[in-house]
Amino acid sequence: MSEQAHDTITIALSKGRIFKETIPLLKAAGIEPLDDPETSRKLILDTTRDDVKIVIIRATDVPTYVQYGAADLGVTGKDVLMEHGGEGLYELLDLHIAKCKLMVAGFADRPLPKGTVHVATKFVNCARAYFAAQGQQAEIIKLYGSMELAPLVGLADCIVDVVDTGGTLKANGLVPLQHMFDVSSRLVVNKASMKTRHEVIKSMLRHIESAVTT
Ligand code: PRT
Ligand code: MG
Repeated sequence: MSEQAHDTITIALSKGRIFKETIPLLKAAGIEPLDDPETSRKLILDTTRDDVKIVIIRATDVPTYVQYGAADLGVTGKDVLMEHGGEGLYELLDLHIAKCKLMVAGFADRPLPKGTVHVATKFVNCARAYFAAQGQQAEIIKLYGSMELAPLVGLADCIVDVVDTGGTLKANGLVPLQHMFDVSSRLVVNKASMKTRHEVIKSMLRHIESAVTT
């Protein structure tokens, strides 16, 4: 039987660090994109495998595409996955790439208030759960970027954000206050695809796994 359109496996990736660090892993499964998303405006990339396409989307949208089966597979940070909740997908593999930490950050010389803490973040679900678990009253203020600015202009007492070197915090006079959890990127799969495309996904997984370095 000839290859049908519905037999294509779609992999959701975001541009930037995740794309760069995932490419060598996909290569182990014979998958190489035919375009470079950093220079091409294409959102759907063909690959060296007829049965595999890559879609380029925002990092925070990856779990959503996989949840609804618009992509069979995706690569997403544990931060984004925790925030999404993981509905409709399975986490298959820790790829040990794009590592960072989700942290509470604020001013070194200013303890967080005992009453209600004002927290600026794009990780509203993670932040709410974290402060609730600490028994700390928190007002969560949703932002979409440049979280570091919020404490500087009095919008918040602290932020919840991902931190790698800490250079961005430091450049804005902030320091890490509390370590919430370690982050790395995960290979996720749509639950239905895992059943219906089991053989091809299992084989891809085996090849990708062999290229992961911890
Ligand atoms: O950038 P965009 O708004 O499109 O989306 P995004 O920020 O969600 O995507 P992207 O590609 O920047 O990040 C994708 C994933 O990479 C995140 O979900 C994390 O799992 C992971 N990751 C690893 C990071 C970092 N390291 C990181 N350093 N994501 C963001 N950062 C930010 C950090 O918040 C700071 O603003 O990069 C900046 C530099 O960090 P420092 O600590 O080294 O200064
Ligand atoms: Mg970013």
